[in-house]
Amino acid sequence: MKKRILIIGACGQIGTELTATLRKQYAPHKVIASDIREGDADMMQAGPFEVLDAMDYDAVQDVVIKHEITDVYLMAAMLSATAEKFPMRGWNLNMNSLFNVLNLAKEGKIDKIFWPSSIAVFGPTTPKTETPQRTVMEPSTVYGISKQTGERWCEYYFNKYGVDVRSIRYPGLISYKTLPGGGTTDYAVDIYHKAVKHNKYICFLNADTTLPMMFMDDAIKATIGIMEAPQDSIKIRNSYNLSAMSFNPEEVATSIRRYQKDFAISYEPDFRQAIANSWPQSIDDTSAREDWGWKHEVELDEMTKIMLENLK
Ligand code: AKB
Repeated sequence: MKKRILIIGACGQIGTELTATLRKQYAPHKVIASDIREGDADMMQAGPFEVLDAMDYDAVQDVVIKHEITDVYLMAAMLSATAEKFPMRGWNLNMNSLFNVLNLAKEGKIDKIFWPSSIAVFGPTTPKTETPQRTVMEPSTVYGISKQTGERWCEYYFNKYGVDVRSIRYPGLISYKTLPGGGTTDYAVDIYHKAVKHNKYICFLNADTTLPMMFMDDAIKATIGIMEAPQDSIKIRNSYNLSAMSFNPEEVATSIRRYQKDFAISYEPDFRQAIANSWPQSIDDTSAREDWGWKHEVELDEMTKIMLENLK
């Protein structure tokens, strides 16, 4: 098989684990990692790496041609909290990087694209629980607006030019291997780090802020799963709802107390509370389950056990 994969944004929270998994699955030399700057020693030694600005069309094209790339995973993005601080930078990165790979595919230089969307495409007027695949979408954050716009463009490029682009709406992602950067769901990673280090945590969201979440192993399985699914099984070309579990900070604290009885949590909500309030609490992902066989494995208590054991 002539598959050669390029991961753009390989040093980020998802990119790091995705790169490692794909390199295990395919030969390491068939998986080209890239990011705006060099990665850590593990990343640099495990296979080919290119320093690449996702917003530079010519540079992306050069790497695609040099390595005879067939599949691109575009993981470079500015997340919700950072994009509220730098709206134009967030918009430019999230949109221009997408256009670059969509246009390369339109020109026949790439066969297949994975592009991540997010629960941030939903907004305050969206039904909060079991949010359907198709529903009111009026995102109120820069990040959400960029992701919703991106979804429309993905569908447009598929319908108009036959570009094989596949996408999922990630919930908050939790991993012990990599840190998130600039998201609203980041507390759900930070809380485990602080639990192990200090046995206490000050949370930037309120106790009862329920959000959709997922353990990273499940997210990686979904990402590779949708890319490897037969083309005709992908019936939605904007982005698939994807769900595993939903919880709030108090429920994570309770879960941590199963292992650390006197773990303490307090709450000092900041600007991220408003972002979280605009997002759904739970997601209906029936279409992903039916169309390409998505199934999550890890629930909150099992995830807590894995996080604490590995961080210790
Ligand atoms: C964020 O919090 O911005 C991200 C997301 C839900 O897409 N984790």
